Amino acid sequence: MYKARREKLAAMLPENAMLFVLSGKNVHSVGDEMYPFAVDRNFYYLTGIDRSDMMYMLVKKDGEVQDMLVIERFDEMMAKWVGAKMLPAEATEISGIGQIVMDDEKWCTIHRMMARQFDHEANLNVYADLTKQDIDQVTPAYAFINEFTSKYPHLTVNNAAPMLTKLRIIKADAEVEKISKAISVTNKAILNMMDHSEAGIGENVLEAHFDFVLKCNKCKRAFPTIVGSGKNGTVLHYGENNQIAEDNTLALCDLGAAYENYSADITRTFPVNGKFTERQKQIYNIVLEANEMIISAVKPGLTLRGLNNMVIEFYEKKLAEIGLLENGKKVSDYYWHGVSHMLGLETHDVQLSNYELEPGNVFTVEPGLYLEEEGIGIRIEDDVLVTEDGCINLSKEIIKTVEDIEAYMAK
Ligand SMILES: [Mn+2]
Repeated sequence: MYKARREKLAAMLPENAMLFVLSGKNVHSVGDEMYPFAVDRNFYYLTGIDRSDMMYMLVKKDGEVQDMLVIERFDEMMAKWVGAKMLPAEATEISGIGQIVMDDEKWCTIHRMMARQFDHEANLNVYADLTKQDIDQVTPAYAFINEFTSKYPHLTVNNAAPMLTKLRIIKADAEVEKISKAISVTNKAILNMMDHSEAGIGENVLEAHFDFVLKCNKCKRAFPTIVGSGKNGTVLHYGENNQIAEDNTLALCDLGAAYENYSADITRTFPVNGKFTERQKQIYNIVLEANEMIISAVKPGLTLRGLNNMVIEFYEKKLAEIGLLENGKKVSDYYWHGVSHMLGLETHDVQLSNYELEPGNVFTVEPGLYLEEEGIGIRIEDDVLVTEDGCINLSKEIIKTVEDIEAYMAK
């Protein structure tokens, strides 16, 4: 699988090319402690290896492709303290890359290729994954490329990220299976939250019931969990989760398990005491109708922006009917985010601008309505897979109708 991905990427590269993709670094938090390591998703996609301080290198010359993996040298003392670094044989077994280069020899190896294979030529096409979130961010890839261009200032460097995005935006069956596995653990965890929910429960306690099931199923959480009760549910990225969920409020729970680095991203909103009020039910059913309308509309050729416009149009009609658009109020006063984002190795997965949906895309459908003054925040989020003529709702097992939620919570 990883080899096939690398071959596809190699085919997209021009002749006379070198490509570098780094796995990322462990980062200190306080003192000598480290943040949990998050592997670079493009590196993982190409190698299947979830380790820091590695680099994938590919050379394409006269139609021939050669690739190698740079890893850290085994250190006996380090192994005694924090466990062994990955040994060359293990790295080869996981990735299928036969040629392993020790980190302290990488510049020699690169220079040999530059000199012998490319005669130091100036029109060599150098590629690296130069994705970054902030203007000043120096990712390990930037640090490496800075060093590279200081050694070879006559070369220019191209960003490989758009090519990798084109590959990653279409999910293979094996990837859909991993996302589905993450969704099924998320389902169990949401039911566990409902099992324990009651008026007066702490948002943190609800979150703990979610975490417990993830841990029992050897899953990590895909992203920081949101459990917002009442008015807190109207704050899109509320993450404190430290208030008491009062009687007659809804708990908006936006959460997901990750399985082998593939994310689920689900939102369910349920009444903490198990019973919706009439007003909550009215608003909830509008959001649910929007959710189901979008899921049945999805098909190849549409855009995520187009889907969101459908939600806005639908709300314009529905919110007017119940009087929410009087006194100059607009739909954007109650709904101001997009209905979808791609899902995969990242929760907000790679995306291309003006992209028209194709079979194999996986993305979220997550309309919401947020009535801050009434303390009602509702979002219903499912994960769908685009097929030839529509989509499959991968999270259809997770209950979401008023009737199903009330019946389950009454038990
Ligand atoms: Mn989402």
